[in-house]
Amino acid sequence: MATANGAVENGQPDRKQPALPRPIRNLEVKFTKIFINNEWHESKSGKKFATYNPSTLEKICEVEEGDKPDVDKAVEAARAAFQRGSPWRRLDALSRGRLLHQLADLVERDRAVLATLETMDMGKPFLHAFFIDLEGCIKTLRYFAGWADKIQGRTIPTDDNVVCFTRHEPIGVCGAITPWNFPLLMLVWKLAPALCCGNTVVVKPAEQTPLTALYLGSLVKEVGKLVKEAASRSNLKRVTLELGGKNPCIVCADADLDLAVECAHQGVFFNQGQCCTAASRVFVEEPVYTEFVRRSVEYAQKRPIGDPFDARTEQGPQIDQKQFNKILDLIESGKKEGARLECGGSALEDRGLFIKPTVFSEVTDTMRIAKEEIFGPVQPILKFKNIEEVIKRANSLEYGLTAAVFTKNLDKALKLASALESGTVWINCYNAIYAQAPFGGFKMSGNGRELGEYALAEYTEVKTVTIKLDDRNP
Ligand code: NW8
Repeated sequence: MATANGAVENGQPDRKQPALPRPIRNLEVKFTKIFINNEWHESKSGKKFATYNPSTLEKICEVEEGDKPDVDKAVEAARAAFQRGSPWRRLDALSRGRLLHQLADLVERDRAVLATLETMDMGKPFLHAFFIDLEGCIKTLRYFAGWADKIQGRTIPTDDNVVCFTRHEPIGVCGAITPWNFPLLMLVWKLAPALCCGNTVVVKPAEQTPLTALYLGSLVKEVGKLVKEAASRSNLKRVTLELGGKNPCIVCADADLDLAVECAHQGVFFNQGQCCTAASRVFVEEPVYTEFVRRSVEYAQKRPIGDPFDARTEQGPQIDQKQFNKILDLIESGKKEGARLECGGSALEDRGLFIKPTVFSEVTDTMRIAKEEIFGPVQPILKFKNIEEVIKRANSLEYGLTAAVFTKNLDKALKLASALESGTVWINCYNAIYAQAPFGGFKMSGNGRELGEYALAEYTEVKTVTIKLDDRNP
């Protein structure tokens, strides 16, 4: 990630580096109501819920709690906005793309505010929020903005005197239910392709982390001033799901070991381990196993944990008490089932929801820490003897989100890339996610794809139009 400011390298004089972005101090939370049709609404029930800062356990604010009647109201508004002849439906495709670019401009303008809100609400290090989540949001918005006027049907040769073509039409009202681990980024992964195809959207953010979604509402409102239009969509007839993973990370004996150790470390500990992509089963080939474990422990012991607003922090708190308890329970199971605890293995003594970076070696396939998604800072390291064996073991679970392979042998890499049952295979890299490339799960890890051109298919209906020409009367 970001390097330390003003570092002196190679004996060169201290070159000016761009200043690191700073969180906004004493940021006031302005948006806590339900955003429908470009307006802020109170919940029909009058109910509110509190959202907490997991780093300090302090209440940040109260947020209006939507329930069925509020959802109905949002869906009604989204339906109306989608009606044939509405401003949104009449908008030409290029302008739809321009609106998404304008939203991206506003996200860029308020990037530090959004990153600060994300850190307050979710506990992730501010610089990660700024450089990863917000970067991903802006790139995703711009990528799909570019697609808006490039979504094309086909003409299909069928029969003499027949013209057959397809139209890729928006589905209608879409519902987006977003998780708490990347609150804004995961929303944008859904919002951007849905809107670029001309849908309307209804969003339900995770109750732990509603703030950045609400702030985005205020930005949508600003865009709405420029071109009079609302954005809101919902419907659950077709479901795209991105679910869990127990992602194998396979380190072959011929790998660049420095690279493999660092990637496996970041792969599992990034975002406090709260990633669907977490490298939570590290398979290491026997000849390099001991050395790999030794270096991984060194990394884990050095990982800076603490206040997520501190620029040096790499690891913040877990999201809430429930997740915290679940992670500690799995750590206990690892100890009981005979894995070797190399480091960590408990919470920070003095404070709330922080868990020490934990490494287990001598992990075997039947242990709970090798089978269950932990969603916390726990790295289980397993040993393997040959490629056929590791393929079988990697594929043995119901999950299939991502896999990673570290090797310098191209044949091995490509063999594993084809044999591993997962939606993504990373070779000699980790968490290499791009707005241009599809992302999603095999097997129980999900349905459908987000990002890339493939995501457009989830948000469009294909209509076939077939015209029989009158050949008697040319
Ligand atoms: C959308 C996302 C990204 C991006 C960059 C770097 C590290 C980790 C992630 C990541 C467009 C462009 C770039 C990451 C994000 C989400 C999950 C796991 C890792 N995303 N990134 Cl679930």
